[in-house]
Amino acid sequence: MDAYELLTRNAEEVVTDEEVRDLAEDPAGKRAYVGYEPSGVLHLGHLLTANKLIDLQDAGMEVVVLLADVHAYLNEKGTFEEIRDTAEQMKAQFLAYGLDEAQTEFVYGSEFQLEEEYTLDLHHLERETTMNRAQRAMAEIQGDETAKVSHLVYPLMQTLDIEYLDLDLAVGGLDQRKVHMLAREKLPELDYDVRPAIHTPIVADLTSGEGKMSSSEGISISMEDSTEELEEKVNSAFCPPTREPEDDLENPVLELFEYHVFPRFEEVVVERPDKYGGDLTYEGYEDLAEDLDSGELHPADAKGTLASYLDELIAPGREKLRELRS
Ligand code: IYR
Repeated sequence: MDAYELLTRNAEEVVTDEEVRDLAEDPAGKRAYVGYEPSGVLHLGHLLTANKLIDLQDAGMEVVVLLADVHAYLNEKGTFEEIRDTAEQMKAQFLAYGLDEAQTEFVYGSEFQLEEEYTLDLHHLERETTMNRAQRAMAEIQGDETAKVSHLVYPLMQTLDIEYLDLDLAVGGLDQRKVHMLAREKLPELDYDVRPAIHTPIVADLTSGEGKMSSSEGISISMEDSTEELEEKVNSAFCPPTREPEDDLENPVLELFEYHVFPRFEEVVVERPDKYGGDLTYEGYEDLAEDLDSGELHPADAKGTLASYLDELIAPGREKLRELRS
């Protein structure tokens, strides 16, 4: 796979394609980042962007994982101590998941976001940005609670992070796109360069095929799940025997194969007794999706297989969490 393909595969959006093509010409040593508000346990939403980071490392890039403690504080995720504690656990799980230690730098936001220069730049950005503009950038991150001043400062700081971490590329879920668009608009106003961004898709809720998997209402799969819990969750998933369900719904089982399993395994084997046709082997997502569509692959077999591959992916992180907690 060439560098451009590694950088962009499974991305929902690339801003701009031309800038990412330039980057893919010579990716070695270039720096990309994702920021996460620390939370104790990684879930599939985190792992989706982590898969992209692994792609970037395979293309030779350096990866910065921002443990966004100040952002989590602004977004009312706990006290500083609580947030830092969960950040350390998060870091260990990322490494267990497969980020390459030699190519990954973990940085706490508070290491640089409280410096004088950063603070003065932040105030500069505050002067350049209307409340309305900042609020729009936060719409998908903030949740439903009433906007506070902290929610307006948040996207401005995220904008500055791109400059202060000396990055060549920003990565995030599609829910980060409005902040990245704000950054494209505002960084030049402070005489800083615009950087490209790559956005990963938001996977549908497991049981309904609608909305966002990491949302609080739906079922989410996390590093904490036991093999049995994982099987139960995958078994209860919405999986119509087709890749394109009606009414704008998605098939979450297929999405998980596409975004979580195929990027990490060379091939996927569906084990079936001979009387049901024997094992099926897939080297890519398309063939599996076509077989589900044609009826060759039964949803129950697809789910069983999905659960066992996901289990293999989360097992090292689950083990790490147990160690940390014991
Ligand atoms: N807004 C992210 C967290 C975050 C991301 C980046 I990239 C930053 O520079 C700072 C914070 C979230 O929603 O988790």
